[in-house]
Amino acid sequence: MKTLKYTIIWVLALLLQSCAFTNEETKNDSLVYACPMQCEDQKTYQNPGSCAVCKMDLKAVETEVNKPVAEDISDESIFNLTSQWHTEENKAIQLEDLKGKTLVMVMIYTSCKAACPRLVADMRNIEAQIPEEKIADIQFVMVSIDPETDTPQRLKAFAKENFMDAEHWMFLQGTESSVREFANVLSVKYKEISPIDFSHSNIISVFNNAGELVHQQEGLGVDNKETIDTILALSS
Ligand SMILES: [Cu+2]
Repeated sequence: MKTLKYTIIWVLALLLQSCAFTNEETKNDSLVYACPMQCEDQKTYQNPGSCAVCKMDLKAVETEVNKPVAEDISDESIFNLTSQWHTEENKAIQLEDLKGKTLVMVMIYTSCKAACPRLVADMRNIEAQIPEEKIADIQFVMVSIDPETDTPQRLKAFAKENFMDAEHWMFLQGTESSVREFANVLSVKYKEISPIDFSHSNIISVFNNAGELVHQQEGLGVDNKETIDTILALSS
């Protein structure tokens, strides 16, 4: 009987906890509501409803004060680059949006038949050696050096073909100039040698979660122990 009582208490506690969790997820502290016509000037309400003056539906607005304050970024950080990129999901991002994760980055292009398939294999080899519980702290990023061909759609298809469509993989399409700027930061050299081919350096770079370059491995199929040790040290 006592066991049954404890079981019931335990189940109740669990239920309560899951309810609390859902509430937290759906609640957005920074959202307030305001009249779209600004009948009452800057007045905001905590809950949705209609304007007391014009009766129009209140519109959700985000309060400035609750927006996260940008932390300082060091001069060495790639988060200083303000270029716009598109992910394979066609989401517009800036590099700063990757803040908080250890970044393992490489520059490739999807139509490459020579080095890039091996660079991709090297990235997958590194990823395979990261314990599962650490994967969420790491973002593996493939930056295309051929933004004209490598559209988000094409990058997405490439990701699927190569079984790299999990959350921790990301593909980026930039513009000619943002790709060139990023390559300079990585000391990656690349050059268009025909309408469809590029020659390029083979470098995998590791950044800490503040966007500072910590380690690079150069070459194809090289010993990646130091790279993996660096990633693990940064993600603990
Ligand atoms: Cu290549």
